[in-house]
Amino acid sequence: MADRALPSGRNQQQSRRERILALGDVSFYRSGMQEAEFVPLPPRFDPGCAPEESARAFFECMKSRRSVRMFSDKPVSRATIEWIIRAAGSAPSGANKQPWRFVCVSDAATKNKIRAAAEREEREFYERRATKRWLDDLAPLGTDDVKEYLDIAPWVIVVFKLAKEDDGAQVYYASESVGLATGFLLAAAHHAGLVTLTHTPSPMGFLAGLLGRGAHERPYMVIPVGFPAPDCTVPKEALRRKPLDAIMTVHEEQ
Ligand code: IYR
Repeated sequence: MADRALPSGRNQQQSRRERILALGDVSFYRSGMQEAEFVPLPPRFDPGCAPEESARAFFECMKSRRSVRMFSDKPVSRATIEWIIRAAGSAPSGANKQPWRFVCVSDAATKNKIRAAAEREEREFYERRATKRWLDDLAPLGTDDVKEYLDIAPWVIVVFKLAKEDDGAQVYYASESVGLATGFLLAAAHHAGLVTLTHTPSPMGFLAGLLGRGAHERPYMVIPVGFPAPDCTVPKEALRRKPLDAIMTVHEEQ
């Protein structure tokens, strides 16, 4: 099936290599350009059961993920956060430029500065900037401008998108790449038994100055991470998910 489209006797790797070499002067061997080198696919994750079973088990795990605004102050080890960030950093990215930086804050004074600045922006948002329609859409979630979770959660991870690499090199599809890495981060935290919130104070330019980041580092999202408060509740509306037939359309061989 996989090699059906190829002339007999040539595998996909040989065929890829021929196409790349055929590009010749057009795209390779120009001014010090690095030629592609290939290695065998590293050992894959083995779920130990059929894909159907494993896909379902992952869904069962992920469907219990919730955005949480009521955190416990119970500590989470730095090692845990490091594993979560490694998972985030394993995401695919444009030209493999990995245009992200995860600033992980557990220091209470810094968390409090983030909270104070975020709440300033949020007050503006709720009192002036937000449209009526936006506020109407947020009403079922019961959000407001008070962000005490930024003090209480043991870790606040501020995700930055790099507009350039640290050495000034170009990056590609940075928004898509950082979105993917952030999704991995949320899944990793959930898999560790922790809860998160994807918080987007707007505008969030204050974060770069407050955390001493460079001009090429653009704040992307603020993610408190920790355990839920013992009396934690979530908005009922947030439990609603579109059914499969509303999000999936199939073109299948008949
Ligand atoms: N940033 C504000 C408002 C807000 C906006 C959206 I879109 C949400 O899904 C939730 C909240 C806040 O954090 O309260």
